[in-house]
Order: sequence, then C-alpha cells, then structure tokens
Amino acid sequence: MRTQVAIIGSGPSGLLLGQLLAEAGIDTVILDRAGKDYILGRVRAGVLEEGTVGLLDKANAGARMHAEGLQHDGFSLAFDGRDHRIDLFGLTGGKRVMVYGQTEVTHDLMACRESIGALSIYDAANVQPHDFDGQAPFVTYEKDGVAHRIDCDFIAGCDGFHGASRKAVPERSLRTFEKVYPFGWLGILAEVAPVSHELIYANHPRGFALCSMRSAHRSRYYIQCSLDEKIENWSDARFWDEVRRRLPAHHAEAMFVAPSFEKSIAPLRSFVAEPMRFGRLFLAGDAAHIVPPTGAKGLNLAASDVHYLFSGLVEHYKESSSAGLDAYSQKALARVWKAVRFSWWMTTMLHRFPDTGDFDQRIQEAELDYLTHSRAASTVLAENYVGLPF
Ligand code: FAS
Ligand code: PHB
Repeated sequence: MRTQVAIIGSGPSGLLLGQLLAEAGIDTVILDRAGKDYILGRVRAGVLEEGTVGLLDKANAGARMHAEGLQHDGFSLAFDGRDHRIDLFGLTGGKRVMVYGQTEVTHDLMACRESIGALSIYDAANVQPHDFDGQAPFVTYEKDGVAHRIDCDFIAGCDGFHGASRKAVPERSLRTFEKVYPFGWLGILAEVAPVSHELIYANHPRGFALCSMRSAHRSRYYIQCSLDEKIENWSDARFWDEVRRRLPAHHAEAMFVAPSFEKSIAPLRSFVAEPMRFGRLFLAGDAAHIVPPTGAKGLNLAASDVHYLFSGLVEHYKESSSAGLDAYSQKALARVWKAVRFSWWMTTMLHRFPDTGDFDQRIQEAELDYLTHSRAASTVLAENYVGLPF
C-alpha cells in the first residue's frame, strides 16, 4: 500500500490532520493500535480555543460543535470563600472559548473521515515508523496476525505520550524536558446541571478543585488528589462532599449531585521533546508534549501543531516548497513552550503542594490577590487562556 502521509494515531491530532489534508486533496492513512470504541470512551479535554474551533471549521467538522457547544466569555477563580470572575471577552477584545468535550471532537472527526471514505486502520498492532531519515519512509504494522507495510512520503507521529513515534527516534537526536507534579486529578462525569454556567477554578487549603461541564445537563468535576489515591476509595458521596468543601459556600449549597458515570485519576506532568521533526517524521500533539490540564491547553496545543504541520505539507505538495516543513519544529515549539509555561503557572498558583512552606503559601496568596485586582495581570491570564495566536 502507498499513501502520501501516514498518520500514526487516531486521536484529535491524527484525525484533525487527516481531515485537513483530505480537504486539500492529500491522501492519508491513519493507523491506531486501539479500537474506535476505546478511543471514543476516553474522557479528556473540555475547552477549545478559538484557533481550534477555526481548524475544526476548516476541516468541515464543526457543525455539531456550533450546535451543541457552549460559548464561554469568562470563568471564575475561587479562593478565601469568594469568586473572582476573569472576563475573557472584555480583557481580550472579544475572544472567548468553546466548551465542547474532546470525546465529541473525536467523534465528529471520525464521522467526517468515514463520510469521505478515507482509510483508518484500527486495532493495528506493533505500528512502527521506518527510514524516516531518508527519502522513502514507510510504516509497518500487524492486523489479525498479518504483517503489512505502507510506503509514504511523510509520517505524522500523532500517537500520544506513550506512542511508538517518539520512541523510534534515536535518543541522541532527542532532548526532553520534564516536570512531574506531586499530585493528580480525580475527575468525574455526572448527568446533572453544572453548579455554575461558567467554569470555576478553586484554590482551597484542602486542595484544588475545578467545576466544568460538557453541556447544561452534564457536569465535569475534578479535585486534586495524592498520587497514591485509589479510585475504589472514592464513592460518589465522598467525592461530592470533598468537592463542595473546596468551593465557596454559595456554590457548595447550590450544587446538584447525581451518580457519576465516569470516574478516573490522571497524573499531572509537563513534558516537551525537542525537536519535533526528524527527517520525514513529524511529531504532533501529546507525542511531543504534555501539559497539566489546569490551563486547558493539551488538546489546543495538538491543534496548533496540526495547523503548522498541515500548512507545511500543503506548501510541499502544492508549491513544491519545503519552507513550512523546515520551520515546523521551531514554530510549533515556540507556541508549545508558552503554553507549557502558562499551564505550569496556573498549576503552581492553584494547587496545594505537599512541601509548600509558609513563604511559598504567602507568595501563592499574593499571586491570586494581584491577579484579581490588576487589569494588567488579569489580561495576561485571559490572553493565554483564550489561546495565543498561531
Ligand atoms: P492522544 O493520546 O489523544 O491520541 C493518541 C492516539 O494514538 C490514541 O488513539 C492511541 O490509541 C494511539 N496510539 C498510541 N500508541 C500507539 C501506537 N504505538 N501505535 C498506534 N497508535 C497508537 N487536555 C486538556 O486540554 N484538558 C483536559 O482536561 C485533559 N485531560 C486529560 C486527561 C488524561 C487522562 C489524559 C491522558 C490527557 C488529558 N488531556 C487534557 C490532554 C489530552 O486532551 C491530549 O492533549 C489530547 O488527547 C492530545 O491528542 P493526541 O495528540 O491526538 O493524543
Ligand atoms: C474539562 O472540562 O475537562 C476541563 C476544563 C478546563 C480545564 C481542564 C479540564 O482546565
């Protein structure tokens, strides 16, 4: 089999790249080691930047998002028993975010790909990129015990943090940067109206909490938890009690509760691999970087990587220019590091760290006080949250 671009990974990165390339008449094959249902069963991101919304529109995959997504003009920071609203729309000259779950984005992109008859191969075992440092790269995989090979012009490594693409790069060619946080997020989904019409990020002595949503009748809540927490120790009742303890009283009293239908614990880390290009292999999304979800950047960074990679591939095929591909890594990393910084800053400001001393605690309190009383400081938060320009 031959294609122009072999895409490893059928998450948001791979699917969005595949759809944009298809719209440009460039042939792709997507391979994923998991099945469609498993991929669609993962509950992850919930907030889309305008740049991500624009790319989904460009991919002709935005109709349901506009019909069912929720436009948000702001969110609140809660601490010392009070709310402080961050007016995204007013502070950024009219920008906002779209609340629409990653699961739905993935579903919509899969449906688009199926509607155009583009090939995705699921349950592909032992997917491996080869000869990407030459002019004739290829990908091998096994399906139902049969070995296959796909010859291609380029390989897009969109296979996430644990994927095969980054691991196929010789260690001497890669430099990685990592910070692991001493806590995780315990998240639940419940079919119940959210406690507020906007998101609430809470800093509390018991730990961080986040009140988010997927719709007007589906809530998504998170609480900071220790890394040795076990999900089986968290009944719904215990979770609802804990999340309400971490919110201002008026929210805790108003919160609707219901049985959860998803409950999981995610570790938090910051991770960047440099560069993001190795000959004819390009890393995009979580394959190249990970951010703590506090800044709602993971999925949106995947989208901006895809924007740069798509532009470079179109230049190659339509204008016989390698400029875009040659600049990919440097352009993508410039935006990645600013989002990594923002996500680290939001995480450091809103979470309680086990080893925090009295001085560090006062600094965190001063940060929150300054942020909520200075238009300049709030503007910095707002412009990063809605997404810096591509
Ligand atoms: P993904 O990991 O989504 O997709 C990679 C795909 O590659 C998967 O389908 C996988 O099956 C496949 N794959 C992996 N290895 C392979 C191999 N060897 N061969 C073939 N295929 C392979 N971001 C936010 O903005 N907000 C959040 O709240 C948030 N919560 C998260 C919670 C968790 C538990 C995790 C892990 C991430 C979370 N993220 C969040 C980040 C997340 O949304 C990612 O940024 C997003 O999924 C990135 O998309 P992809 O780069 O496509 O990677
Ligand atoms: C979510 O709704 O899953 C969500 C929203 C904002 C974040 C992280 C997660 O910062």
